[in-house]
Amino acid sequence: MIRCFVAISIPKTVAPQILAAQAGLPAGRPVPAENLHLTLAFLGEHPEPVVEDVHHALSEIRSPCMDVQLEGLDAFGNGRVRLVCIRAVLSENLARLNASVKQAARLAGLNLPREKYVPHVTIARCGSKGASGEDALKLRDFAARKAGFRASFRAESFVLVRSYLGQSGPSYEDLAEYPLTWLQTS
Ligand code: 3AM
Repeated sequence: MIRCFVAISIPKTVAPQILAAQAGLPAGRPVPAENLHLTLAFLGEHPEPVVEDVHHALSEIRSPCMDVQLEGLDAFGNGRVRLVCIRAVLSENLARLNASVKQAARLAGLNLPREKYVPHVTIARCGSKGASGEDALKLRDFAARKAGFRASFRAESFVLVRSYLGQSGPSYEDLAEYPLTWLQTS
């Protein structure tokens, strides 16, 4: 079985700015530079032939290159804080790419939940239970203090990523990369 998701990789030029935003994290586990990404859709665990069908469907997507704007930090979770992230602006191009990826995965037979897309780059995770009490307060305060964070980058491709779950957090492997086109700009 292959646990996988579709994402936009964070270019090496922007990673240092994101890592700087992690500085002073009061709780949780920081996401290492090589794991930073902007998820387009989590696909779940599937047998290899199904993932191959998804790969072929993703290969058919024609979507333009786009500027991705990162703006401010957030601490996600109901009551507890599950993760700390940098928000991405949901531009028209990003929304369309998210819709195209989900449509491609559904065409390949996947049953994806119909949930609102909240684009973000996770910079810290707080385990399956999340952070509560003092830690949760500190994390929310940390995110609020970094509300002025801004960065942007040009996305020229998206990737199908395999996720391996391990004791010390997930590790990722790019299975395929799909170019975005230069025909149109955001
Ligand atoms: O790094 P972010 O937060 O963008 O949270 C997981 C991560 O997203 C999400 O998929 C990305 C790669 O692992 N994810 C993991 N398990 C999930 C699940 N069961 C999930 N999203 C929805 N449902």
